[in-house]
Amino acid sequence: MDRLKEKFKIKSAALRLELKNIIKENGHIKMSDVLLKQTLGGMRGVKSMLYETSALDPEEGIRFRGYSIPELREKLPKVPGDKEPLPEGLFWLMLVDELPSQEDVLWLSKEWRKRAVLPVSTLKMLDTMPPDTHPMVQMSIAIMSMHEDSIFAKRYAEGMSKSEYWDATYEDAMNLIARIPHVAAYIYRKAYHHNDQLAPDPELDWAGNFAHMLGIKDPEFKSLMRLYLTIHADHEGGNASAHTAHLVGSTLADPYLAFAAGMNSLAGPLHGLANQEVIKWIFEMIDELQTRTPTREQIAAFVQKTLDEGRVIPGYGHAVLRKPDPRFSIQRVFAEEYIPEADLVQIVWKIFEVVPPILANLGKVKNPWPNVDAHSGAILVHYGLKEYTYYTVLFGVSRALGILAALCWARALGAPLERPKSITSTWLKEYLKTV
Ligand code: CMX
Repeated sequence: MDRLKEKFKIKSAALRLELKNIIKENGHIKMSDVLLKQTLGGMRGVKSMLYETSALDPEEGIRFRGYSIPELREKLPKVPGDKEPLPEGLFWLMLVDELPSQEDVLWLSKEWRKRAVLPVSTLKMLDTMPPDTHPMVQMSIAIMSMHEDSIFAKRYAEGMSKSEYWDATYEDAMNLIARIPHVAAYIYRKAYHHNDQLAPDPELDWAGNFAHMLGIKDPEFKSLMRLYLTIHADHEGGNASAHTAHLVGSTLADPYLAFAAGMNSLAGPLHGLANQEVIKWIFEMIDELQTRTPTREQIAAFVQKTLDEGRVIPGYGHAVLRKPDPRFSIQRVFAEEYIPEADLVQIVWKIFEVVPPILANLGKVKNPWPNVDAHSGAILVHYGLKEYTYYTVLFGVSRALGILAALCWARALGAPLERPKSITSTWLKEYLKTV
């Protein structure tokens, strides 16, 4: 058994036992009341699932196993000479709740390289898709197509015991994470570079190799990908993509099916697709104003026009956060350190000054601050990744780390089939007569 799996086995078995006792002794304890406005309002704040890998505080933002994003940037192992964390380290931390050593992440990079072979049938299938198929659709279908290789599905069909679910899920998770940058790079090179595919570099780490396979040569882009793929990985369990994958996973659908479902959820404009919407909206603004150095007044007028058209301002607002998203702030730090003069970056910073007071003045927006998607596009364009319909795929590659680490935990802890209660409006009206 490999070193990470061994650790996971010990830790998850201990927590499973602990939780069994917690439920036995405290199962009757009430944790919260659900208000009518929560049931009708997208279940905001309803505590309804166990999710180990990260936790979100409305004021402070995300913490992965207790570590904030700036702490991760400082403490996770790095490629010698680079300032950015290795996503391998974050996966290790999420899975076994321990910061890994440099040797641990080197082992994990190597392990993922070994497992990164794509089925030829998946590549052939991608080749037959209409070239203008949205990259997220291509990614979702490609992941689904690899389900043929699922160790979980195979062993389940052979009659696997419940006690083995975690083991088969771990194997699928590791294979899928290893493969996903290769699938994503293939889609990118096929869609935007005449299918001129680049061979992986066996010397590189998971994110560095992804940057290499995309074909962007600037070494800073490798650093960017290490940071990007770390900070987008997880945002506790209730966000739409993680929750979708958790729900589908709770049916014992194999990890390929569960992760693809999560990707379909990420592809919605109120969630992950917002990263493409932000840069598209900025380009619309530049086109309309005919300048790449708009004034604050010009930006304010364009924001107002967008709102008057009944649209949302992409990259702003959040269902949980009530402060600027630390994932936005760390991208800002990156841009300040590496590319402070980039014109799109300057626009993003001006938008940050202009939008919050306008949204706050509407009186209904609970969080007027930028989220993770407000900054990424401006940095990607600077390094030459201009094809914004691809941006959500980058988010998805990163999300594999969180979703699949969480699925390992769900299977190890014996998470049951998820099945909340729905109500009809007739039931609701009748109920209101009784209270
Ligand atoms: N621009 C304009 N209006 C906004 C807004 C924004 N950025 N954010 C919220 N609102 C509006 C809502 O549409 C809602 O209006 P109605 O009452 O007319 O329906 C009202 O303010 C209240 O919404 P809320 O409670 O503040 O926000 P929700 O929890 O319902 O929604 C989110 C959260 C993210 C969907 C919303 O803020 C939004 O649409 N933002 C823009 C899209 C975006 O950036 N999404 C990415 C989020 C991060 C991620 O998951 O990747």
